[in-house]
Amino acid sequence: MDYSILKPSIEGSIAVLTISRPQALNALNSVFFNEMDHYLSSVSGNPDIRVLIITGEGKAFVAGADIAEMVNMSPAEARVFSAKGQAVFNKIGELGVPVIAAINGFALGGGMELAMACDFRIASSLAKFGQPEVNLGLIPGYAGTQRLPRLTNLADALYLLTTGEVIDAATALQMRLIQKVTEPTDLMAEAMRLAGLIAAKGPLAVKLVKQVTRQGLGMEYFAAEKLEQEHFGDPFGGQGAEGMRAFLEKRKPVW
Ligand code: CO8
Repeated sequence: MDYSILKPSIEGSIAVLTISRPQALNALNSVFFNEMDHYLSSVSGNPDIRVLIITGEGKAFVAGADIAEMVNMSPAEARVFSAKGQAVFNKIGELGVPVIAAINGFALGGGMELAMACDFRIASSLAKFGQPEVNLGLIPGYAGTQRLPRLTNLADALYLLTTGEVIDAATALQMRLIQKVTEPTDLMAEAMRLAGLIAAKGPLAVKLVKQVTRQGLGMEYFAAEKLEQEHFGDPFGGQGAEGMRAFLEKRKPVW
């Protein structure tokens, strides 16, 4: 598939996806979701990729869903648009490799929802965050009402969701909405450094730790412990044996 909005690249085992429609501040439209759906399937089918970084071109990460595309939608069409977006963003959580959002600028509405769908977030000190849907008389439709309180807490989530206030990176860090803030020029280097750290670990372990942690959060506690126990056995005899032997033999593991 030829992409018109996505710019994918690969450096070693690290995939970098740049969302590139800067003339509309990378606003998310149907073309984006079709391309993203296809791209995530291609990453999922590529065993050489160990980490994915998502970023935006220009002054925005993503300034929201495309208001021009949504303005004349009927309620039924809006529900379909929401369902498609949720399904595509859920594929990020289901991907067998960690996904880092490298937030270069505005992450508003659907853009903040995309960032929250990633496994963790680092941001330029110039980045801005918010769920301004209420300014438009709307509510979030890509799971912002659900991910935001789970990543922060109920009161911080409702504060942002009801006021539509746009916050800076330092405030987002304080709310634990993001994990790290960098100088603007250091953002991609830091994203690549973190991705490199992860890419050097046992690939099966990284995949399992993401899967078990994400799945367990939605489960009853002791059922989630059981899930961990079941998957704890998976790397033994394979990559786990190699990792432990390498430690004992004082060498680097070969995965
Ligand atoms: N949709 C479409 N176009 C956009 C969007 C957007 N979300 N954001 C910016 N643009 C366009 C502008 O219209 C403008 O286009 P043009 O040059 O043709 O006039 C261009 O991008 C540049 O934008 P500005 O001139 O406004 O740039 P500024 O630097 O002055 O302002 C802001 C930057 C503050 C980010 C401003 O653009 C803004 O407020 N944007 C809208 C932010 C917003 O409200 N986002 C939430 C959208 S709603 C949403 O995301 C709901 C998600 C769930 C949907 C569920 C499915 C139904």
